[in-house]
Amino acid sequence: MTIQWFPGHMAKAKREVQEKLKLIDIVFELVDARIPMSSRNPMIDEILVNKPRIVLLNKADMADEEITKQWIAFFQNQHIKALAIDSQAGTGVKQIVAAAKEMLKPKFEKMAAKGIKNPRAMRALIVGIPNVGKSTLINRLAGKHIAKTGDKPGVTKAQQWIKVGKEMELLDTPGILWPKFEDEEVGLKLATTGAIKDTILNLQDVAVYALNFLKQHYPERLKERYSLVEIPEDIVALFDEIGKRRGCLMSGGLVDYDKVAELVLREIRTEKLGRLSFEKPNE
Ligand SMILES: Nc1nc2c(ncn2[C@@H]2O[C@H](COP(=O)(O)OP(=O)(O)O)[C@@H](O)[C@H]2O)c(=O)[nH]1
Ligand SMILES: [Mg+2]
Repeated sequence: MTIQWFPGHMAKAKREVQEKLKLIDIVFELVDARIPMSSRNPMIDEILVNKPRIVLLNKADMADEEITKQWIAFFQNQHIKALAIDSQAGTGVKQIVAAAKEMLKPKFEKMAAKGIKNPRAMRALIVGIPNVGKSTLINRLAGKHIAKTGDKPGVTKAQQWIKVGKEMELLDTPGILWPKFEDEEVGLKLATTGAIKDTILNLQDVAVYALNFLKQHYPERLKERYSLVEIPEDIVALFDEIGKRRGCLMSGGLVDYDKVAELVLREIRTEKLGRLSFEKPNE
């Protein structure tokens, strides 16, 4: 993430999303399935007001399947439709149009009742924090590569609609929202999953958080990956063990803690420790 969210930026982003809301029937709120709460905008309900919405738990391929199911039930309990998807591979993406159609049925039936013969396509907007996969999903829905993906900011151009089959049109520029930065744990989770740049938070702090989390929630995976018989109680000892086993050393043979931090975070983000979820509902 290249942008720092100051209050002025946040207000501007909110206004921009609200402008776009006027044009559309439904919002697809993209969140990271590994951290569905921390990757949400804390003011999303206020921003969307009563706009029909579907929460899309993206990157579900990287998340703990069982916990993703719990999240879907959690949203369902709040009468919010939620779907698990993998925009990169396309898994689950087909459900989106069908679910939107179902949700907007009353609105379009009303239009039909008013005598509108050829109802227009549903109009949708994707919103989400940076790096959550907005561009990837737009490309996936469009079926060809239109939106830019990756770290570079997209080229600004006039607002355009992308056709998604015959029944839906998507605004080509997604609504960019900000995560909740003030909360330290939220920041650590966003950093662990790679949603925010490694330069924003101290790398070792993030790795300490991630290793403590793995120790508590996925101890067997941690042991297996780093060939540990026991997980040391002391976090420094854990860094030492991993560093020695994986050759993260400085000249002179001392463990290089920055290298260990980098290694661990890289391996978490590339699924070397398997599919991980960093949040459960009702925690
Ligand atoms: N594994 C996985 N990676 C994804 C998925 N969706 C997006 N990505 C990756 O996440 C990164 C950010 O995606 P991008 O679409 O640029 O995010 P944006 O900033 O919200 O537009 C890219 O490296 C994508 O390849 C997904 O469902 N699964
Ligand atoms: Mg993008």
